Amino acid sequence: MTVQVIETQPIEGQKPGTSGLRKKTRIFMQLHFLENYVQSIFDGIDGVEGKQLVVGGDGRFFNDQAIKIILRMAAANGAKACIVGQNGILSTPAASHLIRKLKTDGGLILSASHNPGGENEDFGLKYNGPNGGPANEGTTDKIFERTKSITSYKILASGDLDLSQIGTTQVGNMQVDVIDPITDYADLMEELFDFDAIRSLFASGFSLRFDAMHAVTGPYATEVLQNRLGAPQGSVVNATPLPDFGGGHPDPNPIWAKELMDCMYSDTAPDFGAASDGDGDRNMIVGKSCYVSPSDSLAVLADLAHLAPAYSAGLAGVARSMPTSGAADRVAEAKGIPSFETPTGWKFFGNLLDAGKVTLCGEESAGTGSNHVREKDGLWAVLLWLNILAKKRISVTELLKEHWQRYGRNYYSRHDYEAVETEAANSLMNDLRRRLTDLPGQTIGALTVARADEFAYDDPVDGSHSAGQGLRVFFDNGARVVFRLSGTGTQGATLRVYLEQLETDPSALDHEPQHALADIIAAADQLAGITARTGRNGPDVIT
Ligand code: VG1
Ligand code: CO
Repeated sequence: MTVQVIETQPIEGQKPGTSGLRKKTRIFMQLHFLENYVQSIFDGIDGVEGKQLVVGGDGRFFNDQAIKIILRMAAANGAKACIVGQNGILSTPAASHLIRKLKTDGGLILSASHNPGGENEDFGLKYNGPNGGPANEGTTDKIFERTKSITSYKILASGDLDLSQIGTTQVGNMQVDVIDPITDYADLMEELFDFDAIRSLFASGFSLRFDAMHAVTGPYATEVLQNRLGAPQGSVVNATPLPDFGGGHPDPNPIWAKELMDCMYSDTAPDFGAASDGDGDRNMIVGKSCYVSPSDSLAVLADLAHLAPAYSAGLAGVARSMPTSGAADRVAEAKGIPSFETPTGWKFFGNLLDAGKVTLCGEESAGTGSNHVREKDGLWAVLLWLNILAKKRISVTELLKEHWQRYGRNYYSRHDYEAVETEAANSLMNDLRRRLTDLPGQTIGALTVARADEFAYDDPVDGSHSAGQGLRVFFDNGARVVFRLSGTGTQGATLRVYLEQLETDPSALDHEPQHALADIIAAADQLAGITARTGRNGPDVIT
C-alpha cells in the first residue's frame, strides 16, 4: 500500500490541555485537523518507526473513524504494531494497563472524558508514554511546538480496517492486533482485590447500583461486578456504551449523575451507589443518603487500603492535586507516610508512582487511582471501596462518620462557572494575581487572609518546574480558597473555585457543606469579583 505524503500547514489551537487535546468534534473532523495533531504527536516523540502502540477510545462519536486514520498514519510512519481494543474501545485505565502489560512504546487514547459526546459535542486525543501515563509537560510541549511548524503528514492511501473481529491483521507493513478490551483489565482487578470477600458481601444481600452513564465502563463493570463478583443482574445500569452517551453528560457528580443520586436518596436506595465517566477513569461513591466527596473518598481509601491484598503491606505515600482537600494529608500524617501536593492533572502523579514514592493518588474531580496503572481508575476505586466494606461490614455512612470522628472533616466544595467569556475570566485571574501580595492581613467579610500565592510545583523526581497552577488564598481560621481556569473545556473559559474548611469539633461534623462554607463562599466572591465580572448569580455546577 502506498504511503502518501500530504502537504498541510499548522492549524491554530492545538495546544494540549490538562489531559491532551480537547475540541468540538466538528473541529477534530475538519480537513487535516486530526492528521496534523497525530503527526505532531509522532514527531514529538521522535517518530514511531519500529514502535508498538496501544490505540483505543471511549467509543464516542468519531472514535472508530479517528482510530482508522491513526492506524493508517502509524503504518505510514513505520510503526511495527498497534494493539487496538475491539471496535476501537478501551477505557482509559484499561489502555494504561495494556501499555504497561505489553510493554509497548505508549499509546493513543481517544477521549474527551466527562465532556458530552456527539457530532456537536466534544472529542479528544492524548498520548500516553511507555509507563502508561499521560505524557509529561516536556513531551506535550514538544508536540505543541511541532503543531506550529508542521508542513506534511504521512498516511497510507487506503486500508479499510475491520476492528470488530478479534485477531491479527496487517495494515501495510504494520501488524494490527484487535484484542478483547475487557479481560486483561478484569484479571488485573482480580489480582488486586479480595474477590472472595466481595463475593460473600454480595451473597449476604448487599445491594449495589453502578451507573455507567451510557459510557465506556458499562462492559467492564458488568464483567467484574456481575459476572465475576456475583452482584445481581441489573446492578449495573446504563451499561451499553453509546456514541453520544445517551445525550447525557458522562460526569459522575451529583449534578450529572442525578438519576443515581435520586435513587440513593430514596427509600428504596441500595446499600452502595457508584458511577463512572465517559472514559472510565473517574468515580463517584454514594451510600444510602450519603454522598462521599472525592477528597473524603481518597482519605478513606488511604486509611483503609491495607484491607485489600494489593495494599496489605501499607502505602509508600499518598499524593493529591493541590485543589483537592487536605483530608488525605491528615491520614498520611497519622500513618507516618509522606504526602505530596501536585498540580491538577494525572500526568503529575506519574513520576511519584514510577519512583515508588506514592501508592495512592487522587483529585477532587472524582479521580482516584494507585500504582496498578498510571491513570486514575473509576472501577478500581469502586472495588477498593467494596473490598473495604466487605471486610468491615459497616455502611458507607458509618464508615464516613468514623473517619471524621478520627481525623476531623474537611468541608469541601467546588463551584464551577462554565463557558465564561475568555476575556472576563482571564482578567479576573490576572487582577487577582496582581493583588495576591497585598492580601495578607486584609479582612474579607468574616475572614482575614493569612497568606496568598500562586501555586507552582517542583517535581521531586525529575526537578521540572511547573508554574501558574492556581491562585490560593489561605485564611487565618485555616480555610482555603483556590481559583483556577479549567484546561479541559472546549467553549470559552471555565472558572473553578475550590472551597475548603477543616472542622475538628466532634459536634460540628454533620453540617451541609454549602452551609459550613458560607463565609468562604462569600469571601471568594468578594476577593475575585466573580458575580460582578461574570454577570452570573451563582455557579453552574456545584460538586
Ligand atoms: C479536569 C479536572 C482534573 C482532571 C482533568 C482530566 O481538569 O479538574 O482534576 O485531571 O479534568 O479528567 P480541568 O483542567 O478542567 O480542571 V478526565 O476524567 O480527563 O480525564
Ligand atoms: Co475521564
